[in-house]
Amino acid sequence: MIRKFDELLAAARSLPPRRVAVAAAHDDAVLAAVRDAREQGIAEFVLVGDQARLSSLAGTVGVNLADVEVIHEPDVRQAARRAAAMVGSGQADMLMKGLIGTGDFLRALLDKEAGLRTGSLLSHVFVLELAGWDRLLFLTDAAMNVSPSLADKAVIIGNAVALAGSLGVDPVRVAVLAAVETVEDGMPATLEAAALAKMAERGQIKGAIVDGPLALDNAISEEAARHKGIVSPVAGRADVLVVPDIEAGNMLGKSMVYFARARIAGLLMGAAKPVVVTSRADSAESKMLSIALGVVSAK
Ligand code: COD
Repeated sequence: MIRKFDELLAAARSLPPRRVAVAAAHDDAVLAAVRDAREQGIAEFVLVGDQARLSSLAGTVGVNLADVEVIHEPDVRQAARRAAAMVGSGQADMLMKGLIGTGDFLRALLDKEAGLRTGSLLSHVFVLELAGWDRLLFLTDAAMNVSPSLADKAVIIGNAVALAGSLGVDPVRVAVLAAVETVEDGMPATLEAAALAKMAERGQIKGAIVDGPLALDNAISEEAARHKGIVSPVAGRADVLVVPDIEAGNMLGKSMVYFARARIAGLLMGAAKPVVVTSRADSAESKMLSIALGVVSAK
């Protein structure tokens, strides 16, 4: 089981490098991630973006693009469409977002022409490494599905469980988060969380132990769970945190990074090929770790 990002990188290094198509690659953090991923031997790249900006940034970042395929496409939406089509048609193994808005990038890959849709819901999973924590935490969906339905959440859980499973987490313990751990008529997130837990019990969600509603404290702290008298195989030991909507997830993820200095990686699940969606402000390290996540999860 992979418990730390250094172990994830080691696992990625042991696999053959993947070819990553980057949409709107003309960005310094993207190019630094390209440099580092190539140095680690985990990926090769095709960069779709503004060639002049790529060349000038390459000098600043210190990456040699002489033997990297570059496709000149200054229009970022067009660049996303071209990169997505390369991955959909098998010319590349993985798609990565560069300097383009998340919505525009996601719309390009959702385009049926791109060949990346599978008929299943796509959802995003953040993976977090926190100081003093003995394992990686998976957070979903904090970046793609804005206000998922109950049925969507069942798929979102399945996607996150698949990712955790590919890193060797077994069993995968899933906490469906709400503000409280009791089912409350006036709090819709608690009703859905309870329904998802029952769906898992009945085999409608497979491969994981799912419980909810759980508040964040009793999902991740055994002491908090004990204090509240919660008896559950998930409480205090969650691997996957499922949030009610994108706002809750985004704030939780970003607070871990900015307040708690978590290291973060992210991957879109449910597409035909791995898709790296990091935010434009994410560090080069985070982008490189996300590539490693894509490499290991697709093995
Ligand atoms: N999985 C599979 N298919 C999907 C999904 C999904 N998650 N979402 C939409 N589709 C399909 C729909 O069935 C439809 O066929 C087509 O794609 C378009 O769907 P719409 O009409 O809902 O498309 P949009 O453009 O209104 O919204 C899709 C986005 C993914 C762009 C939207 O959900 C979005 O903006 N998400 C949040 C992105 C964001 O800003 N994240 C912040 C990250 S830091």
